[in-house]
Amino acid sequence: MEKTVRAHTNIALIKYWGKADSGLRLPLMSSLSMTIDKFYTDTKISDSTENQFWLNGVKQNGPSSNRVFSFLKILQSKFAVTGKLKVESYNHVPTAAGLASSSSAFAALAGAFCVHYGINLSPVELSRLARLGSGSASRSIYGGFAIWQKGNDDESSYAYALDEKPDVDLQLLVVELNNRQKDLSSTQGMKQAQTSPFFMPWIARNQIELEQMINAIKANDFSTIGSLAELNACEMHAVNLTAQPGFTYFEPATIKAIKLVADLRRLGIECYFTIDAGPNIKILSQLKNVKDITNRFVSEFHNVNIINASFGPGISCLN
Ligand code: 2P0
Repeated sequence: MEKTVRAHTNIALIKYWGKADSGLRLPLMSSLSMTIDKFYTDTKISDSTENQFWLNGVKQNGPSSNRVFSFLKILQSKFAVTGKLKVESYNHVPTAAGLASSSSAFAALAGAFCVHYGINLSPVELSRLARLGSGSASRSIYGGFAIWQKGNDDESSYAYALDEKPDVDLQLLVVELNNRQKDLSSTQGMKQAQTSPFFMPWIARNQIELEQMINAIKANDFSTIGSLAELNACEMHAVNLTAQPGFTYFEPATIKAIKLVADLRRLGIECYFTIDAGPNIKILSQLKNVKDITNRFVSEFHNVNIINASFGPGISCLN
């Protein structure tokens, strides 16, 4: 029986937002993420008479299927293997749109490919493969905290585990404000961001920001982890606003949520935010404050969906 591979989504605390080489997906900066327990992708690959991609039980045509098979074609030629494939994936995310992530999708796909062809790779080698499908997928090989070192070629650009089972009290409240499909993909957004006059100064700060975050994690220092993550996210969104032409993923509800986090902090409820390529906000908090933060968001927003996530595991084979 074909085996299912599970990979969890990760959320970057130090963001990947720019490529040095788009074919090889070599990034312009190193990034650091937290793999989360609540969102994941299960993928199984079997032999078939035609290439087909099924997502959540529905056969896909068009861009998503093309992206899956152009990735698999690269892997087939890399390992000199052939054959038509049926790919079956289930995305375990709260809704169909908005929070789905390519990080778990391409990590699970790279893993399922290796299982299907009986290819045994180290985590670092698997991370390099996943990177070719989607940059952030390189980090979803690991649980806990992972670092994707930018490197300077295919060989040296991969993720490794910083701490797979951290004992820091860090909760991630994923606040779903809007589940509309985003207008600008991450791939396009990060390309346009490079036209900002603040892009290069931001990149110049990457190493120091990364070191500060690593030190904060090693010291179990929630306040510093949170402030550094919030600063880094604001820097990413500042380069979007100042790109030529400028753009933003923020919606009015995003701004309201940012102000609410600042209000909560003023009230002594310590929390911080990070935001990715979409309008939703992720709040970093400690267990003791989850209830107060959730209640406040529920009372300020209509129909808000909040998922309390924490650390998730690395990639695994289910059966
Ligand atoms: C990250 N994001 O580090 C950043 C922060 C979104 C904002 O990685 O073009 O889907 O496939 O390599 O990995 C989303 O970008 O981009 C992303 P591609 P990817 O998590």
